[in-house]
Amino acid sequence: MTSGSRKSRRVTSSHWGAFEVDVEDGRIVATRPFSEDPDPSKIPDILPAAVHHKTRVARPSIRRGWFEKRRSGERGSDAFVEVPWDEALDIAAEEIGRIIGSHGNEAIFGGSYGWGSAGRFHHAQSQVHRFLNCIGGYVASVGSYSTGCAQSIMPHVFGVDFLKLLYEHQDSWQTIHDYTETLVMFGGVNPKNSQVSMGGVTQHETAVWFERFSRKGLRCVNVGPQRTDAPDGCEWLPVPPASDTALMLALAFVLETEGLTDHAFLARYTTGFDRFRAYLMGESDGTPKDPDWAASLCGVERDVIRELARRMASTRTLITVAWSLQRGEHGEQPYWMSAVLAAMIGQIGLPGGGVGYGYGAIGGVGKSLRGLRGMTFPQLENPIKTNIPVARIGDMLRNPGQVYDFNGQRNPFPDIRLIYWAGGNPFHHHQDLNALHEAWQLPETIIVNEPWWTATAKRADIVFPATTPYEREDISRSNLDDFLFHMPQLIPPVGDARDDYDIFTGLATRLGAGKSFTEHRSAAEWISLLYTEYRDHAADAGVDVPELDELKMKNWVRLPIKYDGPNRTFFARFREDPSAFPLETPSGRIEIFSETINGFGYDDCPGHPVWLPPSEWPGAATAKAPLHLVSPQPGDKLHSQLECALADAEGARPVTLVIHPEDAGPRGIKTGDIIRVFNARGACRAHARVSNDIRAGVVSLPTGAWLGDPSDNIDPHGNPNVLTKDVGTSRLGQGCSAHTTLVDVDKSLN
Ligand SMILES: Nc1nc2c(c(=O)[nH]1)N[C@H]1C(S)=C(S)[C@@H](COP(=O)(O)OP(=O)(O)OC[C@H]3O[C@@H](n4cnc5c(=O)[nH]c(N)nc54)[C@H](O)[C@@H]3O)O[C@H]1N2
Ligand SMILES: Nc1nc2c(c(=O)[nH]1)N[C@H]1C(S)=C(S)[C@@H](COP(=O)(O)OP(=O)(O)OC[C@H]3O[C@@H](n4cnc5c(=O)[nH]c(N)nc54)[C@H](O)[C@@H]3O)O[C@H]1N2
Ligand SMILES: [Mo]
Repeated sequence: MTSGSRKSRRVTSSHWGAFEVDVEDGRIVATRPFSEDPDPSKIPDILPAAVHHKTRVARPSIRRGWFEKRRSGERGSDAFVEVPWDEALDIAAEEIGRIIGSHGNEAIFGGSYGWGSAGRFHHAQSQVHRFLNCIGGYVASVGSYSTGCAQSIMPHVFGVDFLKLLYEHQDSWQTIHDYTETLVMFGGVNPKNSQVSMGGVTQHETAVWFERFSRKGLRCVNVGPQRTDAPDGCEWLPVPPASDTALMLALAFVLETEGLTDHAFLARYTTGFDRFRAYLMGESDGTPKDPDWAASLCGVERDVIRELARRMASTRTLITVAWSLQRGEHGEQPYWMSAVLAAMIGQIGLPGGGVGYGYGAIGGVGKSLRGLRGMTFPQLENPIKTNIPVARIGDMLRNPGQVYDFNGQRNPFPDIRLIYWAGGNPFHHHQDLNALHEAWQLPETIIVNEPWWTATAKRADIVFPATTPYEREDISRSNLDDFLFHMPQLIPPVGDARDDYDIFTGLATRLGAGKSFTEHRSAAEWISLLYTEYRDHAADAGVDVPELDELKMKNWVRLPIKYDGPNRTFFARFREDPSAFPLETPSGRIEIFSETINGFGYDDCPGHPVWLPPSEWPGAATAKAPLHLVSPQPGDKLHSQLECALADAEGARPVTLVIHPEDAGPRGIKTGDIIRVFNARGACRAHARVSNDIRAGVVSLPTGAWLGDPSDNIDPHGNPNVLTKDVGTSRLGQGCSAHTTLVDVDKSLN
């Protein structure tokens, strides 16, 4: 630590972990790894440049056409006028009041999906939702882009909230290390993604565990389109995207025909195997799901499928499924089918066996910690009960009043006149962004709180400049982490930025709801209150947490909340005594056939898992769109955050697309070339990297490049969401289908 007021070094935390920050004269000048992190992320390296970047929103800004004439239809191409804070808040409050007066609160969309920043009080979604609840409510969104489809399907199968299953009832890395002999990873387990976890992951462990697995001789098989989705040393079964269900069915077929199915397990713990079996054997549809059938879809030879099935039945096997598999049309199927396959193997509830979801998706999955309650800024009750599945925003804007299906319900889309967004970037996260851009022109008013001029801020009518976590005080704490941080304010607000809390206080006060929003507390008073409540809950749970003043002094502490037992899943209890500890499904058992889902009558998600080809995948490739595009998370940052600093580096943009030599060769594409990636929905530029680490017929372009301006008919930086398809996974899940995308690439730009 350097002394004096002009230089300091403190620790802070973020979604990508903790790091030290050097400040000089009110500017962040450098970051360094946190002492306790065995495998620190490099993401903080770009923070100093990003925080002080020229793309920060300096002052409240109002779009000229809206300011002068309340014109919509020009979002994204219009200029902005800077307006003093008081005037901008007056205008925004008046407009919100006008919309409520004319159309009611049901005309406000405040879903405001997005990761924002770590920090418990200044959590942007809590801030915006509380504000909107104080003024009569808003149309919300449910589920996530991450796991929306799984959140719909898995409760039908296992009778448990999917996030609870993930975070509280899956085997820890230690248990996998100690018990598992075969790890079959659909979609891999990706150390690049484990850098990140909601609210922070302090010790990055995934790569370290895989080194241990390899020393122990644990057989790890990565099933998916990219070798790089799993650490070095794993075997690779290169299957095309969306073909996993076919492979799982064939594995099930081998188990059943070779007498390897654990029928005792199925009889005691599951329901509906007979109905599924008729489909598996081809009795109900004339197509046996045998290895030859699957080989034609997933490209894995029948003998390899047989050997893997035998191995899975004869060793302690954990099947893991990446979240990416349910981010595509019919994403419900591989999730459900993986549960059925694990049930047939009969190891669910045994340590290191069965099935687990999202290992490697975020760094917190696989950590074995006791959760501690608290430290959430209360959002209060939303008087408006209308909501939409989060990824259906484009449909909602385009089709007010249209009735849509969602997990057994049928509801009309609301008629949205005003959108308020804080802490998310829909022009990063949504699919088919050219179509979203059109739909985004329809509401009367769009208000965004943002630190940076993102594509979403540029497409708003009113932009309020928000602080970043380094410009305000907060507490960082995640139930998936055993560290606790005081996040000191490191630098003064950049430009005229204000905290979301201050922005909403200003608006709420003008709308007559100041007292209910603030309860007369300053930010510091809220932090103290939330922290005290959290500390009290922790004490009730027998965990000693320091007083706030002590934490401020220490900057961070490690909490004594690690489990060391071998197995903490509710499946273990269920396995011991299924009648005393039934699952919360209608049958009390694992549902291989679901009467509930069958009763919905959805042809895109029938009563048991089935193979349903998506509309776009290698099996449906056309001459115009011959290649399947996967658009994974970027390894060098979190989504679109801090992109401005990365994009400044010479030659860094457009983003790099990975392509197989068999696809690159005939098109004359070499590593380093600038290429065009295109389909009927849009086009972007990309750098090419020719590699054998991807399956032929598949190309991979990570998300996160900032979308260009509407006048760019080819996105200059390489944003894959100008290409992706905006359609629900099915009427059941209505999740995002980003991975359902065919494209072509060429060198026409040269
Ligand atoms: N093609 C494709 N698309 C995808 C995916 C995919 O796999 N493929 N993945 C999807 C998934 S899983 C996700 S989770 C989404 C992620 O999508 P988002 O979560 O929307 O992406 P972020 O870039 O994290 O957006 C957060 C925004 O909040 C801003 N912000 C940060 N801190 C604050 C703050 O304190 N206050 C305010 N007001 N703003 C703040 C940041 O500057 C940033 O613009 O993307 C989805 N999109
Ligand atoms: N560094 C970094 N880490 C992150 C994030 C980030 O932005 N940056 N974002 C975080 C968030 S919000 C989330 S939700 C998680 C997402 O975690 P995941 O969903 O696990 O990650 P993705 O990177 O979207 O996809 C992983 C891989 O799945 C493969 N894949 C795609 N479709 C299929 C398929 O149909 N079958 C098979 N077998 N494989 C397929 C692709 O090759 C892809 O590289 O990552 C988190 N971690
Ligand atoms: Mo996500």
